[in-house]
Amino acid sequence: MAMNLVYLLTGSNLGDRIENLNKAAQLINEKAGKLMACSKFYQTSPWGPLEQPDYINQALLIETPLSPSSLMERLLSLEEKIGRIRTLKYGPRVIDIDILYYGSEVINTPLVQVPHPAVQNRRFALIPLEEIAPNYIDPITGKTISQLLAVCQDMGTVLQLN
Ligand code: PH2
Ligand code: MG
Ligand code: MG
Repeated sequence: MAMNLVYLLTGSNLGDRIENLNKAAQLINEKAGKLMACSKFYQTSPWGPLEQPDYINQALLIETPLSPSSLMERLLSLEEKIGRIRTLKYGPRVIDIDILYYGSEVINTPLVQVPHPAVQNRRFALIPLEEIAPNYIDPITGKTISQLLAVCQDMGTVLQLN
């Protein structure tokens, strides 16, 4: 079975945020792909137009046999299982599981966009990702995660926990 390395970002800003992220990592490992690495937890100021609580974010590396679209469908079903109810775009959520990178693939379909279109503009994604993948090369820009972070203009606060 061909295996693919995939970087994910989990985030939560409602309920017991740590418990939600732990639950997500456990379910991902059971149902989406073997967990190969996880970053620490980061408390991050909410990005976007809405006033809402701080997030906790974590970056994960998994090895998966699932195709990009099957993986996305699986992750959406795990979000539901953990209790996500979709309301506003950019609104607060119990859990969000985003695909940041799927190997070095570039995919732009309605269901799947990888690299995640916003990754290079978000400190809340780049900082956890840099912890586990500083030298990973973004297939669009050819820059490493550390290099993307060095030029990122986002001013959001990102605080490492534990
Ligand atoms: N996700 C969003 C909107 N804003 N802000 C932070 N800090 N972390 C997130 O994961 C996040 C966000 C939409 O997916
Ligand atoms: Mg998101
Ligand atoms: Mg999402």
